[in-house]
Amino acid sequence: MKKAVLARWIKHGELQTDEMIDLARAAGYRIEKLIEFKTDKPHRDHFIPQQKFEGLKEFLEERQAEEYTILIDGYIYPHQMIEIKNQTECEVVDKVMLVLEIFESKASTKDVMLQIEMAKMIYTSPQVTTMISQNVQTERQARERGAGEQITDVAKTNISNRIARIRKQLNGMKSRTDLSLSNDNVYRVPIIGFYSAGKSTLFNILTGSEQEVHEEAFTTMFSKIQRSDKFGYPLDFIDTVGLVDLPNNVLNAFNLLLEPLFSVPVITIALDSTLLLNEWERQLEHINEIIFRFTRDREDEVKFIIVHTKIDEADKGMLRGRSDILKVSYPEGSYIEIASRKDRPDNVVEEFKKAFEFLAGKLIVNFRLESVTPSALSAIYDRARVESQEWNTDGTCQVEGVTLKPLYSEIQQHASR
Ligand SMILES: Nc1nc2c(ncn2[C@@H]2O[C@H](COP(=O)(O)OP(=O)(O)OP(=O)(O)O)[C@@H](O)[C@H]2O)c(=O)[nH]1
Ligand SMILES: [Mg+2]
Repeated sequence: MKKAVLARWIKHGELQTDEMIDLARAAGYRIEKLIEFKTDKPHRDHFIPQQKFEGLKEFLEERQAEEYTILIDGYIYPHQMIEIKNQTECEVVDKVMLVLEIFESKASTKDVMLQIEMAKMIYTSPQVTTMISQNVQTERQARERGAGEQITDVAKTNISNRIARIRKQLNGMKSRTDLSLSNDNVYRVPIIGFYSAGKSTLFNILTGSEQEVHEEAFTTMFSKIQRSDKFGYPLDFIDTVGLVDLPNNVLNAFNLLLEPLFSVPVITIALDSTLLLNEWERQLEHINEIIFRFTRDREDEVKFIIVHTKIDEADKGMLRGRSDILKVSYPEGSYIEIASRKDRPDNVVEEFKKAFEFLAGKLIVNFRLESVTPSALSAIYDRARVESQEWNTDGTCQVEGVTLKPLYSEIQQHASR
């Protein structure tokens, strides 16, 4: 476990969340000291107010300062970060860097690593250039004038060249396959939501798989696709990496990872019903921003199943206010709300099925085939939920069922053979 000091600026009227503590834990830090302050604004030079900053330095003097990382909960300027570093000899990490650190420690595929590297470069470049220009300024005072700006410019150009190179590499990696449909014509349904929202738990309920579930943030670090046989017709679910609010320019670096998830007809959104209203709203707002970003061109086509997770632990009546908020956020008819609890998996599957079949209306086929030969029957059972089957006197049978459009074309081919 790495040692950390968490510095928190509690802004007036702003919601206090444990997000930074969750993230610190997921990144492997043990918080040994908490510095909280409620001033109007942070200290101009070193973010933490003077008195508390002195206290922090004393704390570090009595210990091995270099073993500590100072975590900052709040927006910090590059020059403040550098000043804290210079005065304490500790690494300084803010929320965005902390998230990227978690991703970095758990990522293993080349494309994800490149995206993380790009996000880090984009995010830290103001810090790097501030640091360089501070250094050259002091040197410049000693020597000639003018060279400082040049060096900073060179650094800036190097960083943007590197970012451009990564972007090019990533574009080359873009998969050309359509994620919304598998190779064998099965629709895919991603489950998105904030970290720890209960996505993997829901994924396990809907697919019958055993994806790891844990209270720690970012338990799932890779998307996982699993076919479900709980609906009669096959449906693939995608368990995804949790969302967290990142600045837009940093989020951009993850387009390759995110974009394909939104190219589907039905998206499942997991919302943790045990959260307090303002935190719940903050998460919803962020999710909506991301959804809007990736579905802008096909707003009318995409439908949403909004799942209020962990409902067994939520206060009764909590949902009422939340449904009103959702009404304002999503067009009527574009979404259905359901609740989920891990101790009632069958109910969840049933609710989900109803919601999915209603929302995916245009993709769903309710069919009736009159004279199906026995040899075509298994192809139908593999692809559809058969609701009734009656034998005719000539040895063929009448079959009624429900399936998805692309699969129905296959069924027709089998039935006509
Ligand atoms: N009581 C209760 N707890 C739940 C339910 N669903 C999930 N949890 C708990 O919430 C925590 C997070 O669940 P996960 O399914 O791992 O959440 P996730 O969204 O996949 O999290 P990440 O992979 O970290 O993004 C775990 O401790 C689960 O046991 C539920 O329906 N009821
Ligand atoms: Mg998970």
